[in-house]
Amino acid sequence: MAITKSYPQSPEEPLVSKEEILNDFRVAVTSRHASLMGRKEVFMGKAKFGIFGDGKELAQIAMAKAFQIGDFRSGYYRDQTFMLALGELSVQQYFAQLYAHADVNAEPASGGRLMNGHFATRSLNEDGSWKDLTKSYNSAADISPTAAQMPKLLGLAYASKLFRENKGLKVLPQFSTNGNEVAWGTIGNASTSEGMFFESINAAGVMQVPMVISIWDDEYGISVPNEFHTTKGSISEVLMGFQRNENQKGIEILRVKGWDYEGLVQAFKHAGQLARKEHVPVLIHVDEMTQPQGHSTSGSHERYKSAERLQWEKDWDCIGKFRDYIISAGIAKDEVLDQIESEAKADVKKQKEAAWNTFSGEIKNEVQDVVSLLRSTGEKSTRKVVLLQLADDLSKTINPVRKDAVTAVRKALLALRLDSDAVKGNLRTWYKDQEAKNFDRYNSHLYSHSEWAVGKVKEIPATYDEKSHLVDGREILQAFFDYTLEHDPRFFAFGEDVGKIGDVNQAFAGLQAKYGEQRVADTGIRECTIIGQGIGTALRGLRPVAEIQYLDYLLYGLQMLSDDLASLLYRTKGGQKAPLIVRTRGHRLEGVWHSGSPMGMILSSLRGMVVCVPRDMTQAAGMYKTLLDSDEPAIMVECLNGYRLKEKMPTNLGQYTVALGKPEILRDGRDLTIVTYGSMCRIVLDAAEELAEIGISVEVIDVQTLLPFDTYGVIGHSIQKTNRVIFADEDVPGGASAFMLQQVMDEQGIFRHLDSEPQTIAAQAHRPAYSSDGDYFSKPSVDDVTEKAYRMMHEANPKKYPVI
Ligand SMILES: Cc1ncc(C[n+]2csc(CCOP(=O)(O)OP(=O)(O)O)c2C)c(N)n1
Ligand SMILES: [Mg+2]
Repeated sequence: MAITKSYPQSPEEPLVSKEEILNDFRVAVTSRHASLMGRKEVFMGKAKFGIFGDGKELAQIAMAKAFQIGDFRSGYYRDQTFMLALGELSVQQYFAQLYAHADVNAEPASGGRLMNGHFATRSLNEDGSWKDLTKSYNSAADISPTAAQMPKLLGLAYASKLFRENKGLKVLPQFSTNGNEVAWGTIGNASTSEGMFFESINAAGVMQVPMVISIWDDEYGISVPNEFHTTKGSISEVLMGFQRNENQKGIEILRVKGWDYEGLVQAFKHAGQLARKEHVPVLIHVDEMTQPQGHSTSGSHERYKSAERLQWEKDWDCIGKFRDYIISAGIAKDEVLDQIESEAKADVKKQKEAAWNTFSGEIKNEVQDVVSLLRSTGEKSTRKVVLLQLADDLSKTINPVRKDAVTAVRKALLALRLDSDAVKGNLRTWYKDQEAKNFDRYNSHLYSHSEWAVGKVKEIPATYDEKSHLVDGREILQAFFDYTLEHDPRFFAFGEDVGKIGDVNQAFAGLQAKYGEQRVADTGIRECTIIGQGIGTALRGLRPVAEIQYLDYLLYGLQMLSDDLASLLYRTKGGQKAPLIVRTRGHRLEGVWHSGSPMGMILSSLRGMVVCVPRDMTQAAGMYKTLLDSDEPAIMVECLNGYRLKEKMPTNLGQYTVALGKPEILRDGRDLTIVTYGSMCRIVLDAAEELAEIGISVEVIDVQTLLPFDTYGVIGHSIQKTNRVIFADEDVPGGASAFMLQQVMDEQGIFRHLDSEPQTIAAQAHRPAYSSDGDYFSKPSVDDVTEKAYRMMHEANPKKYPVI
C-alpha cells in the first residue's frame, strides 16, 4: 500500500467499552444474517431483486459511532449496517423494503417504491411540514445511479457552513445547531470513476465544508476490478494532490482497512471531529473490503473472481477478523460470540417472517376477497364459467401480488360487459375502491400535497402607480432579489458569476456587496454540483436559487435534477422535500449553445418539478415569489433576450405572485387561438398584429408554466370560442409544442370544438445557426407564425383568404 496515514491515537484510553464491542458484534452479525437471508428470499421468488451490505459491516459500525444527532448521510445501497447501527432501520423494515411493502408504516424509506438497499429517514410530518432535523439522525433518500449521492452531499455539508457563518439563519433553530452537523457520504470504489465524484471532491476542497466521504473499496465494481477503474489502482493515492497541508487548505485523506476494527473506529472518530469542529472535508478510503455473496442477486462472483481472490475474501472477511480481534484482546470467548450470533440469527429470522406475514397477509386478504367476489358474481352471471376459472386461477397463484387480484377483476369486468349492473356492481365497487388505494400506494406524491403546494399560493396581482417607470427587465429582478434577500433569511443564490458581478445579466448586481458571500455566491464551473449544492441545502430547510448560466448547460445538471430532485417527494412518498429553485435563461439569442429551448427535454425528464417559462421579468419575479411561498422544486427559464427590454416597475415587488398553472390571455381574438410562452410571446403578438391588419383575429395565450399546465382550462375555453388552435414555441418539432397539444387534447376535450386540424409551430430540428440570419432561418419568425395562421384560415375559407 503506497500511503498509510496515521491519525491521533490514544492507546491508554480505550476507544470503545467491552459492552459496546459486543453490541457492535451483535449488529454486525445481525446485518450479515439479514444479507444471507435476503438473498435466499429472492431465490425463493419472494422478492424480485436483492443487493446487500455483507462485507462492509465493520466500517459502517465505526461510522455510526461518529455520526451524531442532526448529522446527514448521503450514501448508497451497501449501507444497511450503518442504518441498523443507528437504529434508523429495523430488520423488519429492511425485509419490508425487499418485498416492496407499499406502506410507509412498514417501509418508511420509500413506502415500497424503491428496491432494497435505498435508505432514507423521514424529514417531514404527514402534512408536509418540516420536523426538527436537529433532533434526529438524518439520511437523504438514496438513488441508484452510481456516484449521484455525491453532489447533494456537497449541499448537505454546505448548509452547515451557511448555518454557522450566516448569523441571519439563527432564526431557524430546527434545522441546525450552529452548523455543527457533518454530512457523511459513502460510495463504492468503482463509482469514484464517475465525473460527479471528482467534481464533488474538488468543490468540497475549495469550499471547505464539513463532509466526510467514505469509499467502500472491495476492489470490484460488479465484475470489473480496480485496475480498470482507477489510475494507479488506488483512489486515495490518486487523490493525494487534494491532501491539505500546513500552508494549503484541502482535504484530509485517511486510509484504513475494512477489517481493522480499532483502525476504523479511530479513523471515523477523528474524521468526525475534524469535520465538525473545523469544517474540513475528510476522505476515508476503506480498502480490503469483501463481498461474500457477490454484487447482487443478479449473478455470482465465481464467474469473474479467481479462486485465490475468493479465498482471500473468506480469510479477510471483516466479521471473521472482528471475532479474532475480540478473542485475542480477551474481550469474549468463542462461546459468547456464538451465542450472540445464534440469537441474532434467530432474531433476523423472526423479523423477516414478521415482515413477510404483514406484507403477504394484506395481499392474501385482497386475493381472498376477489376470489369470493368472482365466485359469487359468477353464480349470478351469464359468464359463470369464465369467472369461476378466473377465481380458480387466482386462488392457486403462489406468492400472489396485488396485480394478480386486480387484473382478475378487470378481466372479469370485461367479460361481464353485457351483464347488468346488479350482477357486476360489487366487483365494480371493489375495483373503484382499490383504484383509489393503489393510486395512493403507487402514484401519489409526484407533486406536493401540502398546504404549500403551488396551486394553493394566493394570487396577488402586481400593482403600479403614477411613479412606476419603465426600466430594463433585469432591474425588476434585481429589485425583487434585493427585497427577498432582505426579508427572507432562508433565501440565497449561487452559481457561476452570480457573486461578484451579480450574474452575467446583472440581476444580482451589487447584492453580494450588500448581503454578503453567504447570500449571493460565486461557484466554480460545475453545473452538476451546483444542482447538488441546491438540493442538499434545500433538504435542510433553506431556500436556494441555484443558477445555471445558460439553459443549454442544464444538461450537465439534468441527471441530478431528474434522478434525484424531481423524484424526491415521490420516491419517499412524502418523506422528504427539497424546494430548490433552479434559475436559468434560455430561448432565442445567438448560436448553437446560447439559444436553445429544449423544453421537451425538461418536460420529459423533470416530472415532479414545476417548470416556469415567464415571458418577461415582471412575470418571473411574481413566479419566484409564488415558488418561495410554496414547497415545490422548480426550474425558471428566463428569456435570454429580455433583460434589457423595458418593463414597468411594479410597486409591490416581492409581494405580488403569479398563479402557476394559469395561462394568461395576452390578446383577445375570434378566429384562431395561438398558445405559446417565453420569448415567443412577443413574436406571436407581432404576428397577431400583422394578421389583424388582414382581417384575421387571433387570441394569444401565454401558458406561463408548462408544469403545472393550464389547470384552469383557459385554453379549452378559448378554443370553444375560436374553434381553431396553433401551439407555438421554439423547441424542436415534437417537443413542448406537442406536449401542449397533447395536454389540451387529453385533459380539456377540445376535439369536438375544432373546425380545423390543430397545428404546431416549432423551430427547425437542428440547433440554431449563429447570428441574426441564423436565428431567422432556424427559429420560428413572425413571418412563419403569420403564414401558418393564414394557411389555416385559407383552408377554412379559400375565397376570403386566397393562397399567398
Ligand atoms: C450511472 C450508473 N451506471 C451503472 C450502474 C450499474 N451499477 C450498479 S452498481 C455498479 C457497480 C458499482 O461498484 P462500486 O462502486 O465499487 O460499489 P460496490 O457495488 O462494489 O459496493 C454498477 C456498474 C448504475 N447503477 N449507475
Ligand atoms: Mg466495489
